[in-house]
Amino acid sequence: MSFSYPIRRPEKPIVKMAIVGFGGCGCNTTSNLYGKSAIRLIAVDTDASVLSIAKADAVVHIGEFLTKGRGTGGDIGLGRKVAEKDVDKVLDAIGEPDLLVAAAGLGGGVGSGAMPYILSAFREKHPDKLIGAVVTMPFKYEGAERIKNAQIALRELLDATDFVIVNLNDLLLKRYGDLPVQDAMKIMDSMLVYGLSGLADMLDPTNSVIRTDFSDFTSVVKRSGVNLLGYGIQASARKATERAIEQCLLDADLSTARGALVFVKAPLGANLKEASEAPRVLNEIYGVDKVTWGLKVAPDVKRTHVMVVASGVSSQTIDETLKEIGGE
Ligand SMILES: Nc1nc2c(ncn2[C@@H]2O[C@H](COP(=O)(O)OP(=O)(O)OP(=O)(O)O)[C@@H](O)[C@H]2O)c(=O)[nH]1
Ligand SMILES: [Mg+2]
Repeated sequence: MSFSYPIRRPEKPIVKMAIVGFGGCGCNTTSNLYGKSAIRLIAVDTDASVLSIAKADAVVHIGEFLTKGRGTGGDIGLGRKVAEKDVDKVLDAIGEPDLLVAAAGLGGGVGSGAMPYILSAFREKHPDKLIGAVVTMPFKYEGAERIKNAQIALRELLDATDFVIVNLNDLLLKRYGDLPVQDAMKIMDSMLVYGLSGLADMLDPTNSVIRTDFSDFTSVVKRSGVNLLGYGIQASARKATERAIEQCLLDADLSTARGALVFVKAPLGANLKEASEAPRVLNEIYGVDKVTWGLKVAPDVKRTHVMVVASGVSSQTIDETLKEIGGE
């Protein structure tokens, strides 16, 4: 006896991803990403002049009466007050993405004062959603107060999110200090754009050979603290992986990582053995025990692209930073 079933395939789950930029630096990030991926972008600031040029799918002006359309002047107390007042406005604009990533330069009043409060509120409202943050730590020369603001915010972010990707501006200065400021900043901007759009690309199943899905990503980054996000483009998967890690602006020790996810986007004709060098580099050279990898063959790339996320990494700078403010 044979049975015939009508073919009814389940609907493909679509992962909704949103990036919310806070303050001047965060709104820069949304502008740089605009038009480059399917990620929904939201720009949030008290400063009307920043918002007037921010590129995003939604723009939210907060603290209109408290700061009269200006910045907070580096006042995290004021940033917090603004957030308490306008939290619902921002949460409405964010909606219910499966993955929310917040971006800011820590040190100022909006990024350091308002952002952690709003992310905590988002987490309380949507405990099942994944939340990350991508932040910069201020240059030493910006002074003790900004550094303190950033330290407090980092501590709060580690509590309010699943993962925090940290870029040290001082490391940018050390590596690219001889370049004109604009060019050095552009390097950091483009690393962020590649890394964040790489995340979206990894979650999109088109052309996948070895598929990594949202569950793989979640198990790597869920409640994982400090993460490293890197992106490299080179002639081979091995070189691209090394480049992705070396370019990160964090003194991270990968041998302590909880796990890593590496996503390879290879040109047509690339062979599997060559592509499999990517997870091997992480495992054998950097000592990461648990490596999940994905592979996509894409007709639109000429060289191999590799995105690396390593979760729960340790960093001497961050350890010292947290010790200074009495965290662990
Ligand atoms: N790498 C990089 N860092 C930046 C950039 N702009 C600002 N920063 C850093 O981000 C920190 C916060 O600056 P803003 O984003 O201007 O501050 P804000 O959150 O808008 O807060 P207020 O202006 O004080 O209300 C600064 O102390 C810098 O360290 C940028 O374009 N690139
Ligand atoms: Mg500002």
